[in-house]
Amino acid sequence: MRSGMPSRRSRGRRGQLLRSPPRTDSVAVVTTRTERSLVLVKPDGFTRGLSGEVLRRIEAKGYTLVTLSILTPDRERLARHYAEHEGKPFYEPLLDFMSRGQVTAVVIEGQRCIEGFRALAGATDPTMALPGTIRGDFGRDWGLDVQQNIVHGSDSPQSSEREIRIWFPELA
Ligand code: DAT
Ligand code: MG
Repeated sequence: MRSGMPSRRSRGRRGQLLRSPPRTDSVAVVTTRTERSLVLVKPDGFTRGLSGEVLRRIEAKGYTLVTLSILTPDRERLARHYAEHEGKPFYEPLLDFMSRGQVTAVVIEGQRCIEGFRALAGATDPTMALPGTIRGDFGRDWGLDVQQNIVHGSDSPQSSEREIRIWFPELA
């Protein structure tokens, strides 16, 4: 039965299935390269028992868990991790918040998992993060100097490489 969408496969002269070239209209990037991303369940998420929920969503999406650690990060590690934000008004409150309790640090793997996890996480501002995303479903504004938004995810391959070196030097 044919639906409205044109088929991406057709048959060659000997009846074998032929693959159409990749679509470029609706698929932003086609790549086979595997990437890794550093994910943190922040102290607010950890305290609320959301580590399992975050891992569930990562696995449900199809990404692989490479390694995982539960730790209370010290300020030195957090200063390296958040170096790009040094000097911003929320920087010190961010380090206070992130060092106040345990986090679940995870390395995930899969094609385009960096942007894929950012999509799962939702917008930085938990008030604006869409329902269905981690931050949209579980985060809110608490009227503090720093937004507490449940998770961190690397934002580029360069950040991912740098952050994995900070949290899991043995993998680098
Ligand atoms: P993201 O975590 O989405 O990559 P970011 O790297 O810009 O966002 O900021 C790091 C964290 O700092 C973010 O998760 C929440 C907090 N934050 C960012 N911008 C903020 C702001 N304008 N006010 C308060 N907290 C902020
Ligand atoms: Mg960031």
